[in-house]
Amino acid sequence: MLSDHVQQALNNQIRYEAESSQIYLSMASWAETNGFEGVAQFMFAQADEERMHMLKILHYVNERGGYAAVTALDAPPTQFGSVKEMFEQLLQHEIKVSQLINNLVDITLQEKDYATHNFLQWYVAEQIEEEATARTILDKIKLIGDEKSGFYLFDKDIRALIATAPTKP
Ligand code: OFO
Repeated sequence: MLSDHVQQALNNQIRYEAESSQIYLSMASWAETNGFEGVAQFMFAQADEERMHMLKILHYVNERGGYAAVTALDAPPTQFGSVKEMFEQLLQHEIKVSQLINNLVDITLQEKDYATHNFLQWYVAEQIEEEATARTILDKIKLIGDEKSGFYLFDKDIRALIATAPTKP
């Protein structure tokens, strides 16, 4: 059985993961309408992955005798300026999610909920992967600078990162 505190914290995380999915969906739509087909595919895959993160917690809460609440979400941004700015936002977002996961882990220790602590280790590892992927992509973008042909190749290359995307549960 989950304590009220842990259940509330997990429900908050369900919402953050759902908002992450919407943010990446919005980034995908922006990329698709700005001629970055590869980036769009990457972002659509990221959006699916965040939805899977959300569902995994939702099922966990319900399986442990709690109730996973599905709530309204904040609207994601719709304009991203450039591919570089978009990936900078993605990295900042993932850093924030890593902090949220750490806070959640902290709550499970305070509450002596070792099952949930164990469940969250998958998310701890996943955040390391997600931050690393975002940093790798930003490094590539910085190397390209403003070069148009470089962006053309980058857009093709990023598809390879979808295939090697972080592990599914
Ligand atoms: Fe759910 O890992 Fe990104 O946000």
